[in-house]
Amino acid sequence: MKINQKNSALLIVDVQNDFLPGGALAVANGDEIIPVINSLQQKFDFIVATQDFHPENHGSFAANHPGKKPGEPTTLNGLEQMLWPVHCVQGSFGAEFHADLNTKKWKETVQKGKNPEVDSYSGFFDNARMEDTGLSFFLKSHEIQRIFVTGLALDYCVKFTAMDAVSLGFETYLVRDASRAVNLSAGDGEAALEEMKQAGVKVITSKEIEN
Ligand code: VGL
Ligand code: ZN
Repeated sequence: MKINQKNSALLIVDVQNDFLPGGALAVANGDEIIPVINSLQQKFDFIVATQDFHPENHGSFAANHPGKKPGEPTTLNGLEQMLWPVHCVQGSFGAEFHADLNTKKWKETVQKGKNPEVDSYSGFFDNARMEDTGLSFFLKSHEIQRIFVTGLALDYCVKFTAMDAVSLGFETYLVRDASRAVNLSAGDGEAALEEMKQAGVKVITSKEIEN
């Protein structure tokens, strides 16, 4: 498919050190997507990234719930919450984008997960859908109608971002070779792809995108 540069955006979700091999919440083979995303970036004029950016006291960290371990579910202010290892703490190396990821063409970086009371998987809204990051307004004010979603992790932040994009009326594509799942449970990645397809997300590979 040919990209209409006037109304299409590449969205790069959370390609940060903590989600890559060696990081606090590493996604297996997550580093394999970096060259794929870098070459995709050559095919887009309009590129936006998200950055998971938590304070140390964030309620999604198991360490902030005495007696609980990462991977255990809990509730946080009435919402279901998976507990995670401490990750992407503001100002830490783990929160930085991977050094090999080209950031030069980015129009905007949207930070999320800053409120300790609520997690924020999607680049558009927090998990309670109370706070809007401004990403939708930013894209719409630049006449973006189509979004190509890439990044980490397929079964969490990528899925939530793509689902919100559809619900906001964007024509939404998930570039599957530019994403990897964390797979807390076996098959989570495949289930996420299925859920996205059901919601109207078009699943494609980077090779299908021409410039
Ligand atoms: C993510 C879990 C916790 C992600 C962020 O980027 O997918 N997952 N915070
Ligand atoms: Zn997080």
